Amino acid sequence: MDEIAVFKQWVEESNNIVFFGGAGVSTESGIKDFRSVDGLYHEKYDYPPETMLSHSFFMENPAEFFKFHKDKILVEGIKPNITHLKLAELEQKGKLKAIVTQNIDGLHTAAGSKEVYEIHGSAQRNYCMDCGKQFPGIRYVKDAPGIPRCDKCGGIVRPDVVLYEEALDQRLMRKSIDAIHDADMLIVAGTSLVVYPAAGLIDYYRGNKLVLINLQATTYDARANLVIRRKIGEVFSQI
Ligand code: CNA
Repeated sequence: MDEIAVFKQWVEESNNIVFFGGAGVSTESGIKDFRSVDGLYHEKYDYPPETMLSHSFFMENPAEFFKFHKDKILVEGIKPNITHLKLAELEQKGKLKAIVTQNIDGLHTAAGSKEVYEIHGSAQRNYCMDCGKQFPGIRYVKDAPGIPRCDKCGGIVRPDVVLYEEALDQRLMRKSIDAIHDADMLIVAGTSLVVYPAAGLIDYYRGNKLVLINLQATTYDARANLVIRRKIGEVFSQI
């Protein structure tokens, strides 16, 4: 049986699937990832993206941070792709229990998925750092000239995302660990698995249907029961 046939069979057999994804899930929606050859880490900026996405850089150079964030993450007109849609369908059918995502683009929720753990936060939520006023959606930040300011108190409005040097939400991590621990099938896709502690979540899986779908090799390939080195959309369009 070829790898896609095995994947399809495992999806059919399983009733407690968990999906753990990264930036590669959204490249087919038009948002660049970080580490692909045409990813953001290969573009030229005044500062490396790792630096620009850190808490200290954000505090010292908010203007540069927002330039990068608005241009590269808040992409106009993006829509869920076939993978987001198929995952929502699997949840509706009662087969998929949770999506754990490192993405901050909100596309799983836009596709209709309900149990979505956005462990790195979401650019769809924004709040004033001074008074806490919330600004849902991307428009307020995207349309602000330069640094977005609160219309109530003038404080900086920042996305509710986890920057490097910032702590993850431990409640969400707990839920993610529980879901992965209890899963009968774990699909890991579109992530280079180099960002911790997120990548370490895979260690909680106990089953024998660990599928890794990624264009590039990862350090977890040897531990997977099935490695599919194809585009995620190509795989999900067949289920
Ligand atoms: P990454 O390190 O950029 O890795 C992405 C991986 O996906 C690479 O190994 C690619 O080979 C692979 N890939 C890309 N496109 C496809 C595809 N169509 N089919 C199969 N494989 C593909 O990204 P990670 O998610 O591992 O890194 C974690 C960071 C990236 C998280 O903190 C995210 O918040 C952050 N990020 C998020 C977004 C987003 O929200 N869409 C975009 C860019 C970066």
